Amino acid sequence: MAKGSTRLVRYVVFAVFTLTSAFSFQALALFYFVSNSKYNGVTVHPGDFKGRWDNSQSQDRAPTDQEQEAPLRSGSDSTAGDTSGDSSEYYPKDREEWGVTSKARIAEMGKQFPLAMNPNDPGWDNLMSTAPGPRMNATFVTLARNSDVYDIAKSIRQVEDRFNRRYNYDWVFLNDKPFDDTFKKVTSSLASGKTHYGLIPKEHWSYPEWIDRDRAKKVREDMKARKIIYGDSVSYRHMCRYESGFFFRHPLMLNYEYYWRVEPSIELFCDVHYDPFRVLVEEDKKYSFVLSLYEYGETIKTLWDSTKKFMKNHPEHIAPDNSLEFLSDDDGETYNNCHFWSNFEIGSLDWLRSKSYIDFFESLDKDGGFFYERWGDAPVHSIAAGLLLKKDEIKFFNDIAYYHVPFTHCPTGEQTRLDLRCHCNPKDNFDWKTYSCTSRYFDLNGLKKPEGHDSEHK
Ligand SMILES: Nc1nc2c(ncn2[C@@H]2O[C@H](COP(=O)(O)OP(=O)(O)O)[C@@H](O)[C@H]2O)c(=O)[nH]1
Ligand SMILES: [Mg+2]
Repeated sequence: MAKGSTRLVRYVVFAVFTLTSAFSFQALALFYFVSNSKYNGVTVHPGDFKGRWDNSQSQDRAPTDQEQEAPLRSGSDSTAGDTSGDSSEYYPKDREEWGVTSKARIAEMGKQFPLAMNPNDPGWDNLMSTAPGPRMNATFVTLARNSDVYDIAKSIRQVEDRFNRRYNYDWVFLNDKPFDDTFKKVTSSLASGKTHYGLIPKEHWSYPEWIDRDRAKKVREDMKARKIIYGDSVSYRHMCRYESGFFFRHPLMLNYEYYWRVEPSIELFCDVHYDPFRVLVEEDKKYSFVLSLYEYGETIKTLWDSTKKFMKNHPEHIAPDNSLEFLSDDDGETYNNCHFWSNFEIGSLDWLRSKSYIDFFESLDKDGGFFYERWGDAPVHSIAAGLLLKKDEIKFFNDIAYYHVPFTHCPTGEQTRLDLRCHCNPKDNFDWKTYSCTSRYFDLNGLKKPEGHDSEHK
């Protein structure tokens, strides 16, 4: 609680700060197959990864600590770190046999089991039993420390109660240290799908060789003195770099095509009647969000310079119909700090494993800002989504109600909240406040804002 309120104060301070910078900036320049009603899960084949990393755990049982701590195979390090090729190199050869989402099959099944998107749709009232219809090749994914166990327990309970008890998607847990028995017991008792526990390879959670550690240390000291949130933290920087460039390449994640990121202590306030993974597949979306806001500018001072350098070096990766307008108010000269809040994400792993995304991440990583500044994975994912994806590949889920300290997304529209049996306070909804960037997303995509948005301003 105390930790929560300290954070809240910090967020308010930085929100005010960023608002100020956003306004002064404006003044100057005017931001995932399974059959029928039974879900069998996706079989993970640990053997297929042997040549890659021996220290990853893919199992339907919890790994022993010894297994988790098995050393990296010598000679596999470079494979583990080799990110230069196209996405195919990240897949085991027999991937096709594992139920890779086939659009044609989804469409066929979709006709038999239409998604219940609205109260009048068939199946809407079926909230008590397993949802019929296909499952996507998807998983929840959580990066966590052992000490996060009861905070992630809270999140899992809510995700299960509001959605996953009817869908039983798997859950992958990743950690830079071996998960302990308590973590494994508590989380596996709560999750309705299979649970997998993975250890992060050392080279994905350490300084790359080109980083000057003294310089990085000085930056941390300076940020500490300036009371910049997480400014003095080494682990937070490794976390942000890992979420930016590596979680989707962990061996456990290679089996899946779509992910839903869940952090400790989040809340889901409304029933989720339909399968958001299937919505992404059917609508051809690659990334989705529920909250957006301005980043704390001090943590990303040169991120846009690095981005511009990437754009110049890799024009072939920039999508023709992108969302640059979401990110910049002056046609790409400067960054307006708008980003999708990445503690909630449902997205395509194939996209993150694509050459364009990997090239982008590597280019940023070489510039060192994860350590010389404090680049967050939220602006990194958002800039990538904004530039590398077509704008209609990014989705906003109004009806997934979400909280992560200190912001809430409570669906706009009273009837929607009643239909979804929401328990959030509409007054807490952040979407249409001045320091949210969600309006920009709607305007840029020519989308009609949900009914009632204008009475929720400020
Ligand atoms: N394994 C591990 N997970 C971490 C570490 N630091 C943060 N995380 C996880 O990374 C995510 C983001 O961290 P969090 O403390 O929630 O940051 P915030 O949401 O930006 O305040 C959460 O899922 C944390 O559990 C770390 O040092 N080790
Ligand atoms: Mg968090």
